[in-house]
Amino acid sequence: MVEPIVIDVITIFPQMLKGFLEESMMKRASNKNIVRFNMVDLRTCTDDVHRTTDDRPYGGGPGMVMKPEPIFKAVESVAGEKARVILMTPQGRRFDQAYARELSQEKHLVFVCGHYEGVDERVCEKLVTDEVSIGDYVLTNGVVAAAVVIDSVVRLLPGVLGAEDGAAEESFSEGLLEFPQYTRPSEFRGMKVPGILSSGNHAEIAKWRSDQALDRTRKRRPDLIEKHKLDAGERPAKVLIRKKKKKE
Ligand code: 6GU
Repeated sequence: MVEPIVIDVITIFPQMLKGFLEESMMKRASNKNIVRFNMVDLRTCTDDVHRTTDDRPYGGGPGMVMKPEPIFKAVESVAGEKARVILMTPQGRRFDQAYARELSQEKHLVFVCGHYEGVDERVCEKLVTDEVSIGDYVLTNGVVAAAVVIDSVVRLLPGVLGAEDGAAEESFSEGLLEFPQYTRPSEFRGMKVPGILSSGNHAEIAKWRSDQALDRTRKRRPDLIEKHKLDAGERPAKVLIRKKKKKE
């Protein structure tokens, strides 16, 4: 029996994450003992009657800064030497599929969710192994960002998805966007499914899909095309061809 990956989440809003972890794939993953989730309410790690987790910034200015003591206490209550301690912050390294893969190899992840203006820098210096951002925009609170990262990591763990979905996953990491998909009916409100997809000619279908994926990526995400070219020597675009989905 393999040990589940342990994912601790330190936040002042544990309820925000609870619903997410108790539905769908996250629930399935924990029911199958592939992952063990543990919420830590940061307020339980404070020492004062007001349960203070933030304070005014040294040097002045607007907003509040999260105090170091409760965060150190919370992390030290769950994390051993080997844990990845991940601070969710817009200042962090940009999260992507390769980063998700990297985290999915770990045994223990501890997410620290920031709020307000920021987190005392000593947390970043001494406690945290990774600072992660999910993109170039600002959220009111890191717990939503942690949910994004957790979802993308947990779905990569063996046994969480069915075999079919697992194979489909690879095409994004292959570096291109997905080709268009259709299911029944073959005609809907005058819109027809491309005839090629019902032709039974698998080589032609594979070529059509590969062309569509490239075309779409060029139009929508030219930045990915550059990357794809760089990777092409190492990894030929075979995933697009072998991918097989819903039967007609
Ligand atoms: Cl990790 N936190 C917050 N507050 N905003 C973000 C983010 C994280 N990633 C992008 N925006």
